[in-house]
Amino acid sequence: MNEYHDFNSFKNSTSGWFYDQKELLTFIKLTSSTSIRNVLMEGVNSAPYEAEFAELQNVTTNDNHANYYGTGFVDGFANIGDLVTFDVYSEHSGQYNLTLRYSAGAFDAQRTVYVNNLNVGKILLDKTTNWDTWSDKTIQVTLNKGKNKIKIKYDNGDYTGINIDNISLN
Ligand SMILES: [Ca+2]
Ligand SMILES: [Ca+2]
Repeated sequence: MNEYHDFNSFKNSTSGWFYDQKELLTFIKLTSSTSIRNVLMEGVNSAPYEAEFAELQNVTTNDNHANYYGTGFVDGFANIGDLVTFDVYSEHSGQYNLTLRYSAGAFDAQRTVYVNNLNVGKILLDKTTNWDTWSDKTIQVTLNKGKNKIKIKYDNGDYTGINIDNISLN
């Protein structure tokens, strides 16, 4: 079954599926039939983890800028010790692309990424046009099968404020 990445292509298709990142819903379309069909959905774990539902330390949530997914974003992420922790689920152990959707409306920024409490490196976040504009930055991470903890932290040496919309793993 085809995955569609925009709603109009999905609407014009005869069958397929579409994940609506705003509504957090998966739409499935099948050709009409009088017999019963079973649909097994695999790969929908690539849907994003919204930062506003993550574990938050010294940061807040907000919705006062446009173009976010879910119900808002993490705000007040601008000082040493500020931390966002995501519990993510991986079907397999191995390498994944971790994509951070962020806004850095004022300056270039940097954060440190931890996977299962192991420091896996710095992530450089180029300045976005303004606070209503979002960019994706991807790094490779190794996940265990099952539950993993991903932390995005303002560590020593990191700099400037960002907002985080979500992360995704593919
Ligand atoms: Ca803060
Ligand atoms: Ca969000």
